[in-house]
Amino acid sequence: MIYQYLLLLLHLILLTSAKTVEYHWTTGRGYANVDGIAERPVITCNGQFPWPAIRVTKGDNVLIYLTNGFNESEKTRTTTLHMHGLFQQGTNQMDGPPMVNACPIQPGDTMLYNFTVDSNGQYEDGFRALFVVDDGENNENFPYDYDEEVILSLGEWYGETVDVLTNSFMSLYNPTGAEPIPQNLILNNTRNLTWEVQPDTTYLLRIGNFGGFVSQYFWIEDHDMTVVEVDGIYTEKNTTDMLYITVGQRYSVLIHTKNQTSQNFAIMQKFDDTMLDTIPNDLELNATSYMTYNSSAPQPSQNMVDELEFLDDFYLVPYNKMELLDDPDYVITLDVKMDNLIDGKNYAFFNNITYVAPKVPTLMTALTAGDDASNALVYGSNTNTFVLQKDEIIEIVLNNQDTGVHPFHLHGHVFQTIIRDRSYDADEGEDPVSFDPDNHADYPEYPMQRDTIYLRPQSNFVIRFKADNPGVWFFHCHIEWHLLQGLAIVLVEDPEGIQGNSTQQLTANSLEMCKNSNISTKGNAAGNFDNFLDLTGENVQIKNVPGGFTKKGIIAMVFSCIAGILGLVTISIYGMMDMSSEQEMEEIKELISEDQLEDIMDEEHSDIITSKDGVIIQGTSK
Ligand SMILES: *[C@@H]1O[C@H](CO)[C@@H](O)[C@H](O)[C@H]1NC(C)=O
Ligand SMILES: *[C@@H]1O[C@H](CO)[C@@H](O)[C@H](O)[C@H]1NC(C)=O
Ligand SMILES: *[C@@H]1O[C@H](CO)[C@@H](O)[C@H](O)[C@H]1NC(C)=O
Ligand SMILES: *[C@@H]1O[C@H](CO)[C@@H](O)[C@H](O)[C@H]1NC(C)=O
Ligand SMILES: *[C@@H]1O[C@H](CO)[C@@H](O)[C@H](O)[C@H]1NC(C)=O
Ligand SMILES: *[C@@H]1O[C@H](CO)[C@@H](O)[C@H](O)[C@H]1NC(C)=O
Ligand SMILES: *[C@@H]1O[C@H](CO)[C@@H](O)[C@H](O)[C@H]1NC(C)=O
Ligand SMILES: *[C@@H]1O[C@H](CO)[C@@H](O)[C@H](O)[C@H]1NC(C)=O
Ligand SMILES: *[C@@H]1O[C@H](CO)[C@@H](O)[C@H](O)[C@H]1NC(C)=O
Ligand SMILES: *[C@@H]1O[C@H](CO)[C@@H](O)[C@H](O)[C@H]1NC(C)=O
Ligand SMILES: *[C@@H]1O[C@H](CO)[C@@H](O)[C@H](O)[C@H]1NC(C)=O
Ligand SMILES: [Cu+2]
Repeated sequence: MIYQYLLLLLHLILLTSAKTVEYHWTTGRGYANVDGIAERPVITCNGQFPWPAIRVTKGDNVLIYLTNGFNESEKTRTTTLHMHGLFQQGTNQMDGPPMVNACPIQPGDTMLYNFTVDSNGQYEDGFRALFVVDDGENNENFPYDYDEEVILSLGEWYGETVDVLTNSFMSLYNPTGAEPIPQNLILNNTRNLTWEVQPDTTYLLRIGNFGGFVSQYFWIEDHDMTVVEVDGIYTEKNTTDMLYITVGQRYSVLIHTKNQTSQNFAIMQKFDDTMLDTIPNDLELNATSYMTYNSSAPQPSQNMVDELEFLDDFYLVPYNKMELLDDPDYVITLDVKMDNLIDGKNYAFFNNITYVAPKVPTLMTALTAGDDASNALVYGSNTNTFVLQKDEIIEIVLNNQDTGVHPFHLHGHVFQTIIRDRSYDADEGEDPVSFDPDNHADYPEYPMQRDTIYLRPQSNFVIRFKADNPGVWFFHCHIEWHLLQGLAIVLVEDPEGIQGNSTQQLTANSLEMCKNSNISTKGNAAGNFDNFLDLTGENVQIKNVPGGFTKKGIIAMVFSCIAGILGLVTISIYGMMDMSSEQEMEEIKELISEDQLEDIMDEEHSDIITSKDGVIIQGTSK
């Protein structure tokens, strides 16, 4: 099932107005040439692309009527909204993630997202919009002065749609889980953007990375940027000449323009190329846009820098000077790993569990499980669900056993980041460094708060927050590919507080979405409700590769075309390495009997056979 979701990146959280703002959006298919290379299918909003930016004021009641306008015959083409950065206090069902908080919207259906912009404090296909919240009318409560405000959305662009890319990504032909390589960096949904500026003016630049994969370095030639907000949290001013922005992150910076009007300057974006498995020769790692003071003057060429020295957001200080939270009541320690399962595909794991959606959305299990809602078992063995008690201080320790950077995002909260370790030294070829509660750096006095933060390769971070927002909250890697691979957990926060609050009860509209999706709105993860502890029939992950095949040794070698009498068969073999292809062919012929090959051919789906030598052979008939 492909869940297409609209990502709303919330920019500023903030006070009061009480008007109702209403949006009516119908998804559709269109074509756009975003990067100047070629037109490709995109997801449109009421026939338009890109999606409009949304502007509301803190305290507003927001009504978004989202209609799935995709073709009725495309049964897998469901839709939801993925709210990012809103706290959804009391309105957990409006948070978005399918099978966590809601049922998907079927073609032709309309879901009403009805929520208040809280107090306190297919996405790669262009299905995304920036959600800017003003702090008071005309943003009058914003703590810093500026003259003008400008939005910039960063992203990467693929030449193919997510469907096409996903098919080859989640495939036994991609056993290492190499993520698709984007084709270009984009700024405000285009390349070579021109931003016309006035001299001697202070701009508030709201920057968000809407991409689904790669972090970007961002800088403007010969202009400093003063960070004043990250992910909706105001900060003490911190001036830098370069930012590093992961997907899902937002920054607001102040830029004061020069007095001169004779020269223009380069706005630079650069891929974090350490996140790319391969770097194609024709991939431009950096992109140039233009900060233009004078349209008659020549445009600048790209701005080169010697070193990628960027502001480390760990050291930012929140404007509210919130102190370090108390010692935790509950510590959740998670090890991140990527590995193959027996279907040959590459998955992502937290503590050996790859997230598999339940049969009943987790919020609905929490609402119907009575006292059992406090028992994590009812949410299933494969959703990686943790139950948090009301007002507990929660600490999440993330140990990265993977060699990649991962930006993690928590719904429903901002968190304090109290450790982000940098002791791991890749050059030394060391083992991953896990957090040691008895031996660690000092925690900051006023830890930075945000909702999306990156984890360094083979390193660790520690975050804290108070469980004061009853609801079911997804915590996941914001890299869309890794979410597909299952890099997510679910937090069920204060289940009694969810059940006991009238505002949390499912709306008629939410119930209708489930009915039309044939998804039950009661029961445990398996949909059983006579006995919530009976998980018979729950969704579980694919089996492990059996012992004897060391992780590193699992190399899937893919052979296409064993032509001849059997037609076209593709086979991948695990545990065989370093053989020439002719040898490989011979080995295969010896390992599998013709009967087995016939079996493979007869199966509609890929099939697993263990050969006489114990080597796993997997075939897909075409
Ligand atoms: C942007 O400029 C590059 C050359 O710098 C060019 O190849 C490309 O087509 C331009 N893209 C757009 C969308 O104008
Ligand atoms: C829906 O898809 C079918 C099959 O691809 C096509 O024949 C039909 O024209 C489409 N309808 C609409 C409204 O796009
Ligand atoms: C229900 O939730 C709202 C929003 O968080 C909160 O203001 C209210 O106090 C809650 N009511 C109860 C009975 O817990
Ligand atoms: C939105 O929710 C509020 C609070 O539950 C309710 O009073 C209002 O009627 C809802 N609006 C619509 C259009 O359903
Ligand atoms: C970028 O796009 C937003 C709308 O999404 C617009 O408000 C803003 O002015 C654009 N920025 C520039 C520099 O053109
Ligand atoms: C820029 O010009 C303004 C007046 O237009 C002046 O007050 C200011 O001092 C000038 N700044 C610099 C750096 O020259
Ligand atoms: C803009 O640039 C042109 C070409 O370099 C120059 O002749 C002109 O004086 C500039 N205008 C201003 C207002 O600086
Ligand atoms: C931009 O990328 C090209 C190659 O892709 C490289 O030669 C150049 O040094 C890069 N520029 C910067 C500023 O990093
Ligand atoms: C600004 O950030 C740097 C790290 O990039 C940090 O060392 C410094 O303490 C910060 N200053 C303030 C005032 O936040
Ligand atoms: C994950 O599995 C490995 C190997 O089976 C085991 O050593 C490790 O303890 C497991 N980790 C967790 C958190 O269960
Ligand atoms: C709806 O779900 C039930 C239980 O999962 C299943 O038996 C039934 O066939 C489904 N109906 C449709 C129309 O998909
Ligand atoms: Cu990731």
